[in-house]
Amino acid sequence: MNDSLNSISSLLKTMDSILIFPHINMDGDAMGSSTALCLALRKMGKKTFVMLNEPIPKNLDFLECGCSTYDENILDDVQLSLQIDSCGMNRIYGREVAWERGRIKGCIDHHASGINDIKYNFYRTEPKTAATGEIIYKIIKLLGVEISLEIANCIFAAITTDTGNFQHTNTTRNTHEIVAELYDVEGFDSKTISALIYDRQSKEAIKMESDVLANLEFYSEGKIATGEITQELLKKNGCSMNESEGIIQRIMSIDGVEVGCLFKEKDQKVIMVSLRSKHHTNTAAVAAKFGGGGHLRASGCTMNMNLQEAKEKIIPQLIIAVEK
Ligand SMILES: [Mn+2]
Repeated sequence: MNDSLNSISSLLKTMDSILIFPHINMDGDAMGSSTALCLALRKMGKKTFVMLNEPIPKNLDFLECGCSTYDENILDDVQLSLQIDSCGMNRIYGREVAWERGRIKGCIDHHASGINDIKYNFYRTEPKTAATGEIIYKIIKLLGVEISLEIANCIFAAITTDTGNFQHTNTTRNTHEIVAELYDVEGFDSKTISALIYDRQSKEAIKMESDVLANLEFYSEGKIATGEITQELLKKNGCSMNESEGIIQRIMSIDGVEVGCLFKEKDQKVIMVSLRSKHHTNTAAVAAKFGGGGHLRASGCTMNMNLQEAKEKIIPQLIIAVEK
């Protein structure tokens, strides 16, 4: 059962050494929420780090704030291992050893899938909340820590990215109220943070995006659009996969598209699939068929096969889901 924010913040007050785990293929919410909480806990005098095993995407580099580490032995003793915006073992892939060091295990997330993978000592998942950043903001308030400019920037980054810059249907009054409060923090300027996140794409990434868009495939009379990023395409454009952020939003901006699907070829045998929907299609249910998960309107899965096989498996399922 979900623990209350009050009981979680009370517990956090008693913890002295904490490792924080954002989900793999980190995004603005995972990194922003993790760093915001790390900064708040450090202000309380706690030894806290954000445990990573992959580089931070360039447009999110300002969310590092001296918090992250790649050294699983950085703390002599780990009282608490805490997943943030992340739930289940497959979301912390590659960091299992560090995760197991925590004597207590917790999870704060707005994804519900994966909650039964791990025997958490406490957890809170709020599937209706737009961003984990909203939950973390409330916890920081309950901890009694003042929201610094760095924390405000992290919370704003978390919320703007997970709401598609306040365009997704998950955006609520609560979302805007929390962001409104951030303006009370001295020096806070949302435009500065938006520009850091959205206006620093490389020429190469823009060219790659245009290649992907030029080769979209459409199914179900244009209700489904699929794009693909192969290793060959990355090589041709001189890009890395983490520069593909934003392409799925471009696909979703097409008139008439209900479901967007982006195939990312990690290698010949591993395809990462991102799914989005606009109105009625449950993409989480489709992702779950292939061991993935997420939200109704935004989900993903990893398929251990080549690109052609992945397409042959998932596209028919999308066609069924979109016609429901
Ligand atoms: Mn999130």
